[in-house]
Amino acid sequence: MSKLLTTTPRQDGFRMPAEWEPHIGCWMLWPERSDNWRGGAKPAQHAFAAVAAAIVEGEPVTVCVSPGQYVIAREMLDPAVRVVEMTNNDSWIRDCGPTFVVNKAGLVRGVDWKFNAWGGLLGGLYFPWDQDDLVGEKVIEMEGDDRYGPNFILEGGSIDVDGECSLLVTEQCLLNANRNPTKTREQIEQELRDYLGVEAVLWLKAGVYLDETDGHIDNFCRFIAPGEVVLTWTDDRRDPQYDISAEAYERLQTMRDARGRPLTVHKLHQPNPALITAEEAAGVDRVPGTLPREPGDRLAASYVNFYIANDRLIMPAFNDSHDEAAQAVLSDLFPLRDIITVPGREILLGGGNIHCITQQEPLGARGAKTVVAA
Ligand code: KQY
Repeated sequence: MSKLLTTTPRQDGFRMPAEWEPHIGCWMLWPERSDNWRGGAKPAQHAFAAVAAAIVEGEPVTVCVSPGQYVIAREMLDPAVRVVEMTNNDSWIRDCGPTFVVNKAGLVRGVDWKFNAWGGLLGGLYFPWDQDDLVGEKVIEMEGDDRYGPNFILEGGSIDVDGECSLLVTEQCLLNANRNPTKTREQIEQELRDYLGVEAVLWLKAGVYLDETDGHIDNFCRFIAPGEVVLTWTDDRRDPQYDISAEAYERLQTMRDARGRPLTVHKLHQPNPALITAEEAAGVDRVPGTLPREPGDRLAASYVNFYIANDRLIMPAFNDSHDEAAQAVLSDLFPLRDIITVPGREILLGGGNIHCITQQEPLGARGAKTVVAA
């Protein structure tokens, strides 16, 4: 039985674990809306199925699917993937799903943030978002965990923690007037400390150039270990990403984490600029209230948008000249994990990538769930 709590994780001794800490499993949502995904979402469904198949070899995966798509998804997904019905507006569970927190005894609870589709009526990406806003609560209840319900708009892709009380965020997103306009920077920091159990809030200015999430940190800069981050980079000074990444690099050099450590910054060179083709744009339905896709629009392609599973890391590949180098960098940074590449273009066309469509659930003190053999 899942209870709604009126305390905060901080008061109760809970913290958000780092993504590299053990998972009991991974959650995903199934794409289907034709005003965000081209070709009636069929290419995206294949891409999501490939991500699920790559993860489920290492940890259990649950994919939440609307009733009308259940049979199709069940057929397309690896038999080891658990498929459950869940009404939704789109498929970005990193952002509309829960954030799980743990305490020292390994008890797991869920934080059910408010979700407004990346900006609500002030530049949000689709309307309505009411069903996505319920996803966090539903997942937490299915797991039987107790739930915190802050009155605070936040997407999981806008935060990144080291599990040792440090948090990375961007001003572009967290201070945006379309998220929590009545709160000051100090009040926002306090919400983050209270609900994520962190001490140090490390602010970068902006995220990846033209990222439609208003600069989510998970596409730009992430912890890969305590005291170490990976930052999307370009050596091309004429590229608009250069100044954004260079400014972040400078800021990161001056920072100390919650334990007083300086940060080691690893650069991960971005793919070549990726533009939407005329054919890709033509495959997306135009609907008032949904961000349109225009030929020539630049996509926010980044290798930083990877998912850290228990024994492997799933990285988007773009059939790009930088793919191999990115895989090599991540392989050096994660020596205990296999680096698995999955084609990322179709997910990128929808506005995000592998990290945005996954949400880890920590193992805590529970026994591991068994992966059902195919
Ligand atoms: O986390 C993300 N990158 C999601 C982007 C949402 C895109 C909706 N078109």
